[in-house]
Amino acid sequence: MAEDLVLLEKKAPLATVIINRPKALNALNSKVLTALDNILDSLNEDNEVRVVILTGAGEKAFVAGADIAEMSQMSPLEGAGFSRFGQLVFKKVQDLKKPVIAAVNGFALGGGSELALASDFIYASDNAKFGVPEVTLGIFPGFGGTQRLPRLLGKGLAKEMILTGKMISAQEAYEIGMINRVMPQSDLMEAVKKVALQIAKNGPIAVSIAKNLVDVGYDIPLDDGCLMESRSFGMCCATEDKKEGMKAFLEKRKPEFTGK
Ligand code: DAK
Repeated sequence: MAEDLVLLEKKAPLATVIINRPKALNALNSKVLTALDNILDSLNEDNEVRVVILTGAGEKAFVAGADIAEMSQMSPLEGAGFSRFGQLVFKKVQDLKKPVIAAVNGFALGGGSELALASDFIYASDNAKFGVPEVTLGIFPGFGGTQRLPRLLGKGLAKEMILTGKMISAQEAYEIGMINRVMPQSDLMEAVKKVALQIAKNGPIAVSIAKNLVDVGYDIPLDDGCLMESRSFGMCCATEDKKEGMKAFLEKRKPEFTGK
């Protein structure tokens, strides 16, 4: 069943989404993308889930890219459809109402790096390898890599990765600011869950708006971004969570946010 290609483990307030094709190093084919798309829709509507963790099954790969065997058989029309669908799914990761943390547990190549880049931030195990090797296959990154990588790393480093197709270690990815933390594989999920729970304790509406402000504000002029920020701030002042957060502070207790 297509659903088995992507597993969902829910332990509120966290949900872990696991790309589950370990024999093919979790390569993304159309069925995986469809299953991921459906799970993202369900998570968006699930008010019990406040933070989503994205990882790959097994100890070797996060996602080793789009499925080369499937792509090799695609007509131009099918290729365009596949690329567009992948872009829309990755955009859904970026636009999810709640934060998505990528726990990169091995190879994150091509579409795998692009999927991690669509998340809000990345923690990786020290055996992880990042790269966008598409040019070695005669194609180029088609799931947003040519756009998200330069926004994160700057044009020079992004072009070096995209044009050489070379792999870099998790430590190098950390040093160039592609990922937030690197650690032994045995510590990865615990560290990701810890930071996810720290986020989940906060006001969910504020977290959701702040995520969106960073993403949308990054691509527009500063003044427009600041205007958007102040309007969103006004909206936030209308929430019960804002009242509860400040009241709890003044009463010297922990807030109980309801997402309203
Ligand atoms: N697709 C399909 N199968 C894959 C795969 C992939 N990306 N990566 C690995 N596998 C499969 C292998 O074929 C092998 O299958 P069997 O032979 O056992 O049946 C199994 O996973 C184990 O892989 P290896 O035997 O190769 O394992 P190794 O440890 O020796 O090597 C490796 C690991 C990650 C270095 C190697 O598997 C590798 O180089 N994999 C390919 C990595 C890669 O090139 N990834 C980028 C894929 S291209 C676009 C839209 C999207 C994209 C581009 C354009 N538009 C239309 C514009 C995205 C493109 C990509 O992501």
